Amino acid sequence: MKKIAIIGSTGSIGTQTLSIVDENDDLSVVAISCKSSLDTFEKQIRKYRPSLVAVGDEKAAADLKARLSDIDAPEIMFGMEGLLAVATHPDADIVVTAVVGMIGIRPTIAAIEAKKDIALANKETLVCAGHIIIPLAKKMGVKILPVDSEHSAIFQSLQGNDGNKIAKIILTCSGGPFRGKSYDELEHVTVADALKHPNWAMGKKITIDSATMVNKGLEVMEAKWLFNVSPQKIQVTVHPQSVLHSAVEYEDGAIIGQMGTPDMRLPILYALYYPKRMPLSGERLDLFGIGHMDFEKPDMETFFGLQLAFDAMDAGGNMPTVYNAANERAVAMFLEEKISFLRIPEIISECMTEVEFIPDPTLDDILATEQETYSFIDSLN
Ligand code: MN3
Repeated sequence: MKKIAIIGSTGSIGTQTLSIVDENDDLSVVAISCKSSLDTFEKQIRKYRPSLVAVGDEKAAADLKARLSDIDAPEIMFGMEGLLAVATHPDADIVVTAVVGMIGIRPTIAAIEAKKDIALANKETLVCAGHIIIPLAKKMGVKILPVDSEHSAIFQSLQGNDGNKIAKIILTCSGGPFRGKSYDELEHVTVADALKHPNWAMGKKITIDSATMVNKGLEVMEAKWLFNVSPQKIQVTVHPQSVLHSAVEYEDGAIIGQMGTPDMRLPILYALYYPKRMPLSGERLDLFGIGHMDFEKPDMETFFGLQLAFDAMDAGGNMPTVYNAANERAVAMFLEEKISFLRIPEIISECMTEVEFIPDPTLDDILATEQETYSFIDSLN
């Protein structure tokens, strides 16, 4: 029996992880957390019966306790203490980090220190703290298994190729709902327009990040850490059909990639059972139905949030944290219709110029940089 803990069980990745648990008798759930989606969370607790659960704050914990008064309720914790407890649950073999945002960094570090394998869906962990996480995982002998579809594709394409050098990573992206649009055309796009992703059903924040291509920028940073390659060797390739989920080019010119339907359950399943491949329900890729695949260069002038990611990687230090934190806040403001779509990359750029640079940030520096970035954005209004 493989025992899993999930940080962020009510989000898109969290619920899909639980659907994998439904299909596999040898998986059980020992601990889950959510911030405030108590209706869904309560149902999950009743169904999976974890021994420990955590919510965002004390009020939510009290509310949850009242809701569960008719059953033998799990231990209920809240706040960062709760997240850390879920991440380090003594019975957990693997921790799925499905929470969105920098709040995922500390629990991920704690899980690694507790020798848990990590099914990594929280992008911010490697983007902001890759220089801490990767050496720590190595030292503790734990696996970091990517759950993001592109990184899973790269990881799958690397199997059996130990020791062979990577010439290039081909990181694919759909281009999002605004592919092919000019800068001027993006001026008046609405929240509803930006939330219409052509291929993938995902959470709101990541869907906006796909529309700005900041998501791809974050993924380039993740790929750099996961696969130990320089950013120059990562080629972002727009591929509107989202069939090739990413690929690796070796030194002999061979390109090995992973194709499939756009179904996040595959990367989740692969991470949970690695190196084993398990049966998975769902549609199969119909090559005749697809007919052809297109590939385009990304337009980094229009979607300059992607260019800024390369700039942040070149700078190193806490710059990726500034990039990420600025984007987090800007996307939240866009979703609240307080700023326009094109303000998102502008705010990131302004923060990258203004927030103090730290060359080799500690975890405390990273968290302080996040706050400083938020304060700077607040001072703009
Ligand atoms: Mn992705």
